[in-house]
Amino acid sequence: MTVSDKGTKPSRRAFLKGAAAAGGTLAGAGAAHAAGDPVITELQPWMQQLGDGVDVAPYGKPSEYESHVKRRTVEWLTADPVSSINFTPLHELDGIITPNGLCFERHHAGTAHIDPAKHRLMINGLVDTPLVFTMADLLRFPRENHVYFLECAANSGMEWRGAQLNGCQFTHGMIHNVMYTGVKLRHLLEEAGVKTSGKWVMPEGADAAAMTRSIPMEKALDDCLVAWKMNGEALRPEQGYPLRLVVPGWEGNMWVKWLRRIEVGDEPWHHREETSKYTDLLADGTARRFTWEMDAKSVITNPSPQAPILHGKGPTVLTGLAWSGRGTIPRVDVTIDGGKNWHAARMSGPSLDKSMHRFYFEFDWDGGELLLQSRAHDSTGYVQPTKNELRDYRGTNSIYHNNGIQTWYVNKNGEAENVEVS
Ligand SMILES: Nc1nc2c(c(=O)[nH]1)N[C@H]1C(S)=C(S)[C@@H](COP(=O)(O)O)O[C@H]1N2
Ligand SMILES: [Mo]
Repeated sequence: MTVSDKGTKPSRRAFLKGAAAAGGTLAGAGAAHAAGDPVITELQPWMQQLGDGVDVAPYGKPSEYESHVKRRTVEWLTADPVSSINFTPLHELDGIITPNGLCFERHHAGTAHIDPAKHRLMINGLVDTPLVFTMADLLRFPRENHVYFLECAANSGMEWRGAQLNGCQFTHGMIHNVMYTGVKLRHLLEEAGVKTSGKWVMPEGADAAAMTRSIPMEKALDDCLVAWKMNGEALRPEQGYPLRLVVPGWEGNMWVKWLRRIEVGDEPWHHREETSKYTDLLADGTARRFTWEMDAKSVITNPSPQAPILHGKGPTVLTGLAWSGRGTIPRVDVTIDGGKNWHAARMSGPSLDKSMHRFYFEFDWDGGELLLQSRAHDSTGYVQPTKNELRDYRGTNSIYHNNGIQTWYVNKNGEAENVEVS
């Protein structure tokens, strides 16, 4: 793990000078609010009575004043909520970890509620000894902890032909980033003994969709995890309680939830989720298949349509997220004028493999119109493309794997809107 805090650092003096020109330093702006402010001069209710005792919420919840911070769905996207999707409120979060209750949900037959005592994981197919594990059995294998992003391949899929949804929650919110605790799939496969003809694995879910995908053996033996904890607590039912497969850097569809079985085979199964779905129709009518790795991508989360600038001109904090299925994000460029000038953003927080990265860019807003964009560079040297660069190569039939550069237009009132500048 490396902790980085690099990029252009605006000098503190230049920053304060800018603030002064815009109507006072930050400290000065604070002092102006203080004179006669009833929030200071009058006793508030919470100072006049005792607060809650320790056991009022044995499993805690966010403040009642944060009730607007929630997953949201887009009703017209799907016919029914049990085979549907909701979105992570990226514009309300900071740092790199997604709180468990805000992780977007995607399921094909609703959330299964599984009794862990009645849950088993079977390994069968081309193995020396077919095995069945209870949850208690899994706890006897050596465990690991890793932070990984999970991005649905359909994230930003509605934006292929042009700007559509107003908010990064909807354009980019099919992603979450949590710390998983689990056992390497490799240990379980070794326990069963994979036959030399075993080249693929097929995880299967215990939900009513019984979802399945084909995963090549190299990936299964590399970094895949069978996980039961997220951010320290048990997986949430929506995320696959009691057990899910973690397939680092690869499209979310492969991360089978409510994991009940792993079959070993000698070739891929060509099931629904890797033929009619999760393939990319190109302009010439052929389809890309097995596009597993998630390409480098980024998005500015603030300002954005759901998070306008409310404070007027002067010192402004821009922030966002970047990630790559192929490694880390050493650099993110940011522009506030639609690509005329690019600036290196300041990366902040741990830079972990196949995890989200947080970036900031502090600037002095002159109160004029802005066109905000971010561009991620990953540790392989890959640079996030514009939407036109993607279309030149992939055509306009695609839904999945849209990692093109996102633009937000900010008007003079600080309100932001989804637009496209390619
Ligand atoms: N068993 C099962 N696993 C599943 C799914 C499902 O419907 N059933 N949906 C998949 C899809 S398409 C995605 S994008 C991710 C979503 O994971 P999340 O709900 O934790 O965000 O789970 C995958 N695993
Ligand atoms: Mo997905």
